[in-house]
Amino acid sequence: MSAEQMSALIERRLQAYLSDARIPPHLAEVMAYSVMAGGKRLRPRMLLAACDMLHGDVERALPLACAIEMIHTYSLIHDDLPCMDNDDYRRGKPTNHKVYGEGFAVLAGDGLLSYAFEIMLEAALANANDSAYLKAVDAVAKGAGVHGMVAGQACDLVNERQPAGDAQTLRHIHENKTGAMLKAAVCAGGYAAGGDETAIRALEDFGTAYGLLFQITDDILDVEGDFARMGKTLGKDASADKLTYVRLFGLETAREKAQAAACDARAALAVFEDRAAFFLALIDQTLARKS
Ligand code: GRG
Repeated sequence: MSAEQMSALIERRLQAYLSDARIPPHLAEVMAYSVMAGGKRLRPRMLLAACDMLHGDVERALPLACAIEMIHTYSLIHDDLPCMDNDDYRRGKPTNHKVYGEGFAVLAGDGLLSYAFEIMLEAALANANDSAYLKAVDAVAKGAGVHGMVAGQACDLVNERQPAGDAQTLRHIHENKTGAMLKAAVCAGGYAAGGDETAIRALEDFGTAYGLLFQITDDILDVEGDFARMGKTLGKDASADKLTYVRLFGLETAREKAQAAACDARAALAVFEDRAAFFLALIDQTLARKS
């Protein structure tokens, strides 16, 4: 399946989930505001591409892909709240709480997180004879929660405004806050396709290296990017004294580290031979990313 076809599937299904008439109308509007605000859909595209790479059924993996985008969007809504990063813009639009107020922004995040699990478990029940599908749900749960993104965000908060910072802590924050969901995306896609142990291990290694690459480029763009392309206020890392690759190593070394992570990510894909084209292109796009 082409990358365009996968993107179209994701958009249509997300729209359908958020149009569920059983969701209270105002809550559905607040949730849809952020989900449909035009993100890159990186995680769901990676999930479907991993499934496709392993000859899996992309349509069957679609609930997992939409769920991971909902979880990612909830994390952005909550991260933007005044009690966290206090951001005014996200995905090129005013942040959720700026439009709907903090109470509804919290609820929209809560709604997206719990709806994501409802969607994944409904699909898992429909595939009840396939334990690999449950492993896919488990991969998403671990990537999102106290063993992944939430743990990384907690460590990030603890280390804010700390004058000292070390490379080990920085890597731990990045691997969890950003990397865990990217790794979960490819692993869930691999499980949904019934991938064997070798394939899953390769996807884990790829996810870890790609997560690092993505976050280092994010750190660089926070210094060098422009608002129109990124759709969010930049320079926030420096003003919050956040521990980042640029703060710890400087721009040049951060760029070298991004290249090194790209090499590791390419190496992890070797087992997939010519079926890894989507991910090889993604690595190059990420090294050159402006948004
Ligand atoms: C609130 C539990 C909780 C977690 C927040 C995701 C996150 C953790 C914080 C967002 C802040 C941030 C800049 C994180 C690092 C990189 C990142 C995840 C950027 C946003 O992802 P993109 O670029 O966004 O894929 P789009 O909008 O394209 O989906």
